[in-house]
Formats: sequence, C-alpha cells, structure tokens
Amino acid sequence: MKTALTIAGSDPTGGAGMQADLRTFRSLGVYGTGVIAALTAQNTQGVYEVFDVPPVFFSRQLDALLSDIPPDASKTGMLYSSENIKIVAEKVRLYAIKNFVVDPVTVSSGGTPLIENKALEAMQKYLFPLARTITPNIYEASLFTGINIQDDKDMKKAAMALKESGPESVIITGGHLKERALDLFFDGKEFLSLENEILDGEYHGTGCVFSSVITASLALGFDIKEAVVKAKDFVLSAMRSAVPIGKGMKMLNF
Ligand code: PXL
Repeated sequence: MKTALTIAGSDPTGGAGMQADLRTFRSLGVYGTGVIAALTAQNTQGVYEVFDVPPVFFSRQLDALLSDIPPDASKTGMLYSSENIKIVAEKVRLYAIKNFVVDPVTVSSGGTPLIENKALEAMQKYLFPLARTITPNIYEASLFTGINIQDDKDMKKAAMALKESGPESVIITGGHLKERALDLFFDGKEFLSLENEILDGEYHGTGCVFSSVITASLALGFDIKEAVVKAKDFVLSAMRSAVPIGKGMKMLNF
C-alpha cells in the first residue's frame, strides 16, 4: 500500500489540519502517517489557542517515523515556528523525502495566526526550494510575494515570483478571489487555470484537503497536473455536500 506523511497541526474539530489530512489520504486509498508540529484549541467558531511542539520532541517524532516508514509522498501544514520549519528541511534532506508538498499555512479562516511572524521567511527560504509543489491561497501568495492579488494577471505574476523561490511548481488556490474561484498552476513553463462557480458560505479546511489530495495523488503515482485536477474536483464536491457539524463554519464532507 502507498503511504503519505502529513507534518501538521492538530485541529480537534477534524475539519482541518492533521485530522483532515489523514481522512483525505484514507479516502483516496493511501495509508496516512502523521507527525504533529503544533496543537490548537479550536472549534467550528474559531481558534482560541496555539501550542507548538518543542523542537527536540518534534525532531524525535520525525526520526522515529522516517527511519521506519519511508513515505511515497509527504506534506506540511501548520508548522508554527521557524525552529520546526528548519527541522523539516533537515529531515527532508536526511531521509531523501520525495514528492514533498508544502502547504504554507499562515492563518486560520477566522484570522488567527498559525505561524510565527518571523517564520514566514524561514518557510520560503528553507522549505520552498525542496518542494515538488507549494499550495498557497491568494492571501498567502500575496504575503510571500508582496503582490496585492486582485485578478488573474496578478495571480500569474505571483506564481512566477513564487517559482523563483525554488519549488518545482506552484499552485495558487483562488477560492477567495473576488467574483471568481480560480486556481492557477505554474511549473516554470506552462500555466494551467481551473475555474469554477463561487460557492456561498464559509468552509473549514479547504486548503488542507486540497493539498492532501495533491499529496495522496503523487503517492499513487499521478503526475502533478493530474493531481491538481483531482484536488480541485475533490474539494468542490466535498464543499457541495458540506455539513453543519457545529455552530460555526461548515465542514467538508467526503
Ligand atoms: O486551514 C488551515 C489550518 C491548518 N492546520 C490547522 C488549522 C487550520 C485552520 O484552522 O487549525 C491545525
């Protein structure tokens, strides 16, 4: 059986973070393993507190797991600290991790920071160059490039700028673009745009599930463009059947 590793934060609601990543891997027939980088106290209405796993223990988790189960693909989610980011970079090299997907998680849907301010630079400098692909949303792409993304032209500029940071490819997810829901893929040569109708309401965990479908698809041997198309379809259908489990945001259903 193919295996995929998620290195991410815990979201007790199950809608985002490690819990959502593992559920996504499972639903695609991939065996999921997980190393926790941070904990959150949250529900469907918001994130109330964040606790990052101490670097020494974080490192131990990765060594124990990776010396035993080499993943066919891996992804990162909420890593929180620059120390933890540097540890991930070190282990990706040490264990020759392939199909490494970086979801540069920065804030929760409600606006709570899920990364230290000073760690943004570390993420771009140490993790982006190791990545098969990175999956920022429009907000994150703006943050990393300084480009205020308003339309598809700005998205292309940001994708080109992000490619310069060293990943093999870039996927900017544009569910939050005004009036359009557009995802843009760029591999340094060609652009691929995928558009769909805007769905009303607030959904929790779309970014985590999107990057997890990409990761599981790479583990299964699909190429990156096939993985992007699968991820878009998977998230859309999970949004269409989303369920109001708690009092706040709807949860993806798949
Ligand atoms: O959706 C981004 C995200 C990632 N990881 C964790 C989260 C969230 C959003 O709340 O809680 C742990």
